[in-house]
Amino acid sequence: MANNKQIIVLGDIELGAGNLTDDFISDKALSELILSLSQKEGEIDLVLNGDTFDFLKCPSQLNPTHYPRHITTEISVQKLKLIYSAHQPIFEAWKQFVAQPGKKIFFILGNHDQDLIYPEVQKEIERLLGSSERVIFPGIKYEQPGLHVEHGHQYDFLFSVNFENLFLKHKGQSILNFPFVTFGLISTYMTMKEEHPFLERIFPRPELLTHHRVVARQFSRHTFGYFFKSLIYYPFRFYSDPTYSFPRNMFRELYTRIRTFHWDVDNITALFMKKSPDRQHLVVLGHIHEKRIAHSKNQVIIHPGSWRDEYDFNAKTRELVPRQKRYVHITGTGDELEYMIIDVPHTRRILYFDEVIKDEFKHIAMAAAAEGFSLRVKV
Ligand SMILES: [Mn+2]
Repeated sequence: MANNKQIIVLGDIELGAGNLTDDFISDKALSELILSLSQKEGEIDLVLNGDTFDFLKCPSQLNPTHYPRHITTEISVQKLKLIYSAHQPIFEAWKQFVAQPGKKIFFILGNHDQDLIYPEVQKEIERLLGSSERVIFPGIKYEQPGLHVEHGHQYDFLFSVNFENLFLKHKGQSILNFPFVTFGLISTYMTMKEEHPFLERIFPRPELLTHHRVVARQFSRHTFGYFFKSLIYYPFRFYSDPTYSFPRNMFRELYTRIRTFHWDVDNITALFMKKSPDRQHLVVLGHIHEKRIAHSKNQVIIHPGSWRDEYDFNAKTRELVPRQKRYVHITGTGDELEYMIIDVPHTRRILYFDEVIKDEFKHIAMAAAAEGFSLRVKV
């Protein structure tokens, strides 16, 4: 019998708390897409390829925002509740989707939603979506004959997670063991992001920093500061806190990256090709927030890009061009696998860099309004 199952892959949605560190505003477009899929005939696997939730930049409380680095189960569940209240249309659409027979959702782990490994977080998501059989947490990858779907942060030097040691002990409690840089981001950059909420939406990042010297200086001061304190101060000041232990084996690489300003994600497409042992016909990765299609002999690797509110900066025209949202539609199996990359239509207009950096808050509010999203904080 022919397999008529459809597989829909999208990733890097990054739902947050609806505050200034939340870059997802496409509730309307994404929930409409999910609802339209729920009305289609037949089996559908909706594969959310990591970073579905931005737990990392999600505070544990709003007003005033608080970003703890010790993430217990309770804190992850608290964050999930904030995410839910900020993005209910998405959860409602997922709920309607899994209410249909043959429709399943797979939540793959990314580097922004490592919290999904907590069983209590999984249970809470199942409760919110009203299903446990059709809501699946497959871990790091989703596979079918000829197909491999994975977020891809495991191939990125700075963000790969130690699956042998997923938890740390702190004051008698179990907390998430993040990569060194992730702990640094939580403690160092969240206040900076609240002051400059728009900048992280602009790509390419090196280009942005060359055109915004004030922020570039602030960024490098914070980075150097955290790095050197991690070497000579934190290990003594926070002696019994494992989240401050410095990865000595990474020293050289980290130091080089700080000096050369190299904080962009690695070329995980090439690294995946080199490292992955089996040769699936079709591979879908995320993480880089960029559309990329790479062909090798018998393999095609697709990055469909992200669902955050993002812009491409054109240094010549000073324009910020809103990025397209898209998903991968896959049918067939094994050698008969077929795929399409589908653009989701949008009506967003071009913004101007020099105006945006004059008043980032105004533009955060304007972007949200343009997509019919209401922020949970006053700007
Ligand atoms: Mn991401």
